Amino acid sequence: MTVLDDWGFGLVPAASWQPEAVPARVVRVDRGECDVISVSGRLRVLSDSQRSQDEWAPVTGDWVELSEADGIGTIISRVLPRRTSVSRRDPAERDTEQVLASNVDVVAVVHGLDRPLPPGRLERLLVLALDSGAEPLILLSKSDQRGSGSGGDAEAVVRALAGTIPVLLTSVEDGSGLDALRARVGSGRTLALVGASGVGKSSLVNALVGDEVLAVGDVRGGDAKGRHTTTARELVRLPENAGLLLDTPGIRSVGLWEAEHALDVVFADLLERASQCRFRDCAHDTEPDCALRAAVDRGDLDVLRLERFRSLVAELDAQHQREEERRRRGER
Ligand SMILES: Nc1nc2c(ncn2[C@@H]2O[C@H](COP(=O)(O)OP(=O)(O)OP(=O)(O)O)[C@@H](O)[C@H]2O)c(=O)[nH]1
Ligand SMILES: [Mg+2]
Ligand SMILES: [Zn+2]
Repeated sequence: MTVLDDWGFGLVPAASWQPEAVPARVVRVDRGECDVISVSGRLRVLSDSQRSQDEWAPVTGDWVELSEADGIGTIISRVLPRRTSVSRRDPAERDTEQVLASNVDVVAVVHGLDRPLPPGRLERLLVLALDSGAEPLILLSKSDQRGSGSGGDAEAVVRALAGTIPVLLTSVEDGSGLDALRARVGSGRTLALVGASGVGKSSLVNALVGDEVLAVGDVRGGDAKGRHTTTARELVRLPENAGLLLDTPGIRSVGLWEAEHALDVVFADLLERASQCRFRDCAHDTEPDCALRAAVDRGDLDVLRLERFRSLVAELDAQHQREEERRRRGER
């Protein structure tokens, strides 16, 4: 039993470590510098990204091995394989994966009931959550604002699309749902909070910690948009060994990254019907005997949901085609 057990050490297979390794967990990444927790406490280290290559650049939540480098000090010499990872397409570079968090047990998609929820945005976030390999959860925050103003139908959107994913309503104002959320974390487990700016992710961390450990920002009066207060992904330990929360900066866009399977889960209702299409590779466009188009015509299926599904499939297909192209060019 070490101090690292409180940080989830017990979930790392012992065989993952090299002999004599000095283990640590990344709790914050800020412009190439990482804060890690090791048996000696919290330290700031450099990532040896030259040797470890960019694809292994450490992210918050990673388990890493530390070593001493002459003249530099403590560095991360190895990033362990990730048990789960929350990733999207890098918004700055078309064909690069961006890992937002790793080794999390629960991915909580957070939406504030003070604002509207476009269904397409929720679908993308759910794909991201399911694709991570962790348990998905939907948090409807600011439940004290429920039914007020523009957030009116957000709860209905969630209920219609959640499928089997659990939904929790929370409020840091009146405390509702906070015990239920705490129960979903648990000793040594990590719950990551993802969602748009201003939905109250950092506020939830502060509420569960019982202290203002993270900065919280206000939202614009008109549309409840946030101001991107959180700038770094940060892992925070709950008191009394109740587990870990991983706070992330608000995300504007959710480009999918190799998430076909998760897409099939989020759109399971469509796929089930699609088995009745005449052609197995039906694009649900103008093909004869398309079961999805027929369902739309009967009024059984929302045409907008069908179009969102088709455009997500197209997005992933395009990504694969570009990858295939690159591979072929590289082989020549
Ligand atoms: N009424 C109400 N307001 C809340 C609740 N939770 C958060 N807020 C408010 O919402 C605003 C944004 O909260 P933050 O915690 O900074 O939101 P965030 O999701 O961390 O935002 P970014 O860091 O920008 O991504 C603040 O003004 C909070 O006080 C809640 O449960 N009820
Ligand atoms: Mg925040
Ligand atoms: Zn079809």
